[in-house]
Amino acid sequence: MSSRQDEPVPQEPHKEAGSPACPAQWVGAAGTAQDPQSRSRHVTEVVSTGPVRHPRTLPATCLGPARLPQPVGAPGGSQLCSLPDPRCPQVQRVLQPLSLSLQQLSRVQHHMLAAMEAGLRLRKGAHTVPMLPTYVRSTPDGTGESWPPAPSRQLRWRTAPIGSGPLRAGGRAVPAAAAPDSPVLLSLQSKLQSWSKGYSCSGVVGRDVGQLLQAAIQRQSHDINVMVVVNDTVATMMGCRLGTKPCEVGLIVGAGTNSCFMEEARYVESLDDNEGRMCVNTEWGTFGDTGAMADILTTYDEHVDAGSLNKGKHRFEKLIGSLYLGEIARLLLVQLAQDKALHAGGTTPQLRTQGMVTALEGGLAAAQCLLQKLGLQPSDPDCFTVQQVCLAVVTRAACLCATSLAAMLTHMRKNRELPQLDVCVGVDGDTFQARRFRQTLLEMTKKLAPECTATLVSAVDDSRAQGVAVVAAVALRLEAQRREVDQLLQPLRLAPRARQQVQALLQCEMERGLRQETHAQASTRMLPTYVRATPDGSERGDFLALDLGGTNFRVLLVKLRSREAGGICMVSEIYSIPPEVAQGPGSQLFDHIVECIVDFQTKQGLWGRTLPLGFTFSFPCQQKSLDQGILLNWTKGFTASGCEGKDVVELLREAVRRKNQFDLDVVAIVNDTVGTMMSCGYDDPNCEVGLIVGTGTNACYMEELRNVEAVPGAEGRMCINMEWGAFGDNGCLDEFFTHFDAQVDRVSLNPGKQRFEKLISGMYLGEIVRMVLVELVEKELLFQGRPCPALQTPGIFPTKFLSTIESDGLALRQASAVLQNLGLAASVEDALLVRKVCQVVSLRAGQLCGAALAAVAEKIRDNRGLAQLAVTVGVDGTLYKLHPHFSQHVQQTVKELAPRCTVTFLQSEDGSGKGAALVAAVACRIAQSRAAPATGQ
Ligand code: 0WK
Ligand code: BGC
Repeated sequence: MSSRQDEPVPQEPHKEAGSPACPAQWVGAAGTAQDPQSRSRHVTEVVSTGPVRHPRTLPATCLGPARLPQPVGAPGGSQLCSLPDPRCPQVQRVLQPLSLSLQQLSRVQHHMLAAMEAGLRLRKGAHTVPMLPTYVRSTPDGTGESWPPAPSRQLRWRTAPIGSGPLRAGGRAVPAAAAPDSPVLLSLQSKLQSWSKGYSCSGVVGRDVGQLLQAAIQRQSHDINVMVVVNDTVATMMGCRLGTKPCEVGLIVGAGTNSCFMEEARYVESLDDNEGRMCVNTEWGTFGDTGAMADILTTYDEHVDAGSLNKGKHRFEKLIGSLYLGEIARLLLVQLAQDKALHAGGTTPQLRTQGMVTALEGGLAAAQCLLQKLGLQPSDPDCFTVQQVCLAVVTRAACLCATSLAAMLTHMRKNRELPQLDVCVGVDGDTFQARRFRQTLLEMTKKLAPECTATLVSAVDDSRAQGVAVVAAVALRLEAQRREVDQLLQPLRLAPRARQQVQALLQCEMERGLRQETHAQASTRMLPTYVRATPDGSERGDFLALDLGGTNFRVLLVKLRSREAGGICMVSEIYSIPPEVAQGPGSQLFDHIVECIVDFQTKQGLWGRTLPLGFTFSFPCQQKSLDQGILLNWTKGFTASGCEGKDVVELLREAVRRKNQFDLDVVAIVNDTVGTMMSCGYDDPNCEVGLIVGTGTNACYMEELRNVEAVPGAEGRMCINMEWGAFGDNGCLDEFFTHFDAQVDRVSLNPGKQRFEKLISGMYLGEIVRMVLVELVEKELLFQGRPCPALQTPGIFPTKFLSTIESDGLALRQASAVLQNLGLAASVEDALLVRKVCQVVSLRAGQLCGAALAAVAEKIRDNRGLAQLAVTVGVDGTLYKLHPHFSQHVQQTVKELAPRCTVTFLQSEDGSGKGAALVAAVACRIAQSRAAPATGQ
């Protein structure tokens, strides 16, 4: 739009009102009361309720008080909405009902606001306005919808007065778009709700006007496809902009009046998908149809309504639309004539004829012409009176229009939770072109909505055509983008068949892991834990516990008492494991652990007591007994040297010895899944599965010992640590890895390892999302392809961002805030797209986790030969606990893939430290029971 805006706005000559020589500004139905110089409206006129920012804003002097209406004796405090006081009291009395006080205007504003909110909430019975969703979800973002469009996008349009022949577009099939300024319902299927403004064609109300137009085009065998149907307010909003700033409000003040604005979709209750924004066509012309304006309607208004084609309908429009203003003025003149305040009381058939006053334009001279047209002999005072009448009608119309504009702006500011709202409003319609109307509208809107700055951008001739073309272009762009995005995200979607496949593959890997001869090839190592039973509540004593491997390292003191004596009480301390310790020499890591224990013992006054200790060590360990665990390989960013292949219990004992200050009695080492299962098992004996979805992911469950070929014996059960994080490391899952996953794996500390974990757990989901966003930017589907160096930084998009962005309620705001903090200015669409990517990635993770858990549940059911299994899964991990939807995804998938298992999910409140203490307690109880007979007791 750049070229047009450099043209200077023609300044209105500044003359004093009232002097016969000074033609005051009038408004007209058909014609626009314009300064003749501006007949063709190619120059965008911009005025604002805010501080003068735009060179095109009319010079302040124009807005000077001199031109404002002076107060006259209206009821109810300060009068705002009337003309310089007429010298003749009769004129004053007749015009009195048209002057509205600020209180009255605020009341109308308040009612309009309530009607808009009721319309959005589909509330019946209350004063409402329709608030129709238009399915226009975005304003032009300057990509491809710029104006003038690139030559390849040239549009051709013709305006034709209704009834003068069909639209023709040079025979070439182009997408057609129509902008009937009639109240339509849904934009792409546009059922006509009712006619207004003198239209009343039969067989159209309730029908889809897009289809009717398409049918008409086909009848004339033109190759044109109707693509979108938008309301004229929408076309105006989309066709106007200020520099690069699009308008977010469309306002029509012409024959009729109406508006639209970009609403937060979550407030439009008729919408299913309430993401982002949606342009809402208010159809505010119908305001007052249920009596909301009864206190301000005058007898003249009732008269106009009674004489209209749609009596009782569009009451608000009939106070503002230029189609009706002339009639109101005529009725006022009739009244004045009857009151002998005009033409010495003489009336004429013309004056008494409806519709005779159509254009209220020009100054006193025009008033003279009008009076002559009405068969009256105009005198100067009569001309002055006519001028006053017209100004009164126009000023009231402007004030009422301001109440509804202020109501809408206030509504937008509130819904966007902004202290100040600053929007551009695309305006079209002949009434708006009148300076008096524009000035009063601006002043009054500012007064009624002081926290809102509205910059009114007056449409130019082709704005609506531009607007409807832009809607078509935006719809095309969004559609094309949607298809491209869906294509890009498709590989991250898991079809039901794929979910079943993952379940079956894991069941197969579990079998292979349990059997000696196939164990080495299996990717899930199915490690025996030597935990043979879940707690039975008889555990007692004080225990130390360590919990290493999750987000935090914790040292705990766990006191196990009878339920009567208070059951379990715990104190714990969180210590950090700095990356340089997690990735340094192993001895340093274990020395650090010992330092933490020392600090804890000191704080808890435990010196001199050697308590049995349970060590939750959340890494794959081959165990030969409860208190021995050979670390197979580090995961989750740990790489401490000299540990893999070692017994970590021994490494700990060595560190204690190095410290040489105290003794440590490590009686058990458990995986966090086992600790979690035991911890939850203490409250729910049915808990036989432990699940962790946090930094890493894994599961354990009570397997029949007969199936655990690595451990002698066939009686009873043993808890198996599946180490399912490594599922697929043997390639069995390759078909489910996308190139995004391959990129994440490639840059990880352990490429080719923990492949399943890298599809699911908290350490990696953010990275997968980041990779997808980078590709979307490269494909110009996000941030309009603007380079985003921030997104190139590994770890810059942690998984907790997914939880924030996917949280219900203020999601988009959250998404924009997250992107903002990354220095990424996001449009509503960008925020929507980032949210969609997060949803797709977390859904896949939840479904994969659910498919794996379904495999475990089915294994247990099968083991026990049960038709139906009821089992509890003890769960822990920040992703499962904090992500707003992850747990549901898991549970829904388990239900889908293991219908014969009733699986209860029990979130562990105390972490696996408690579980480790319980395992230690069971170990001690077993050791004591074994020791007891030896003493011949
Ligand atoms: C809390 C448990 C701990 C486990 C962790 C996993 O007490 O043993 O490792 O959950 O969740 P993360 O902290 O990795 O999110
Ligand atoms: C480890 C498991 C642990 C899981 C959850 C994985 O990386 O290999 O031992 O249970 O993370 O913390």
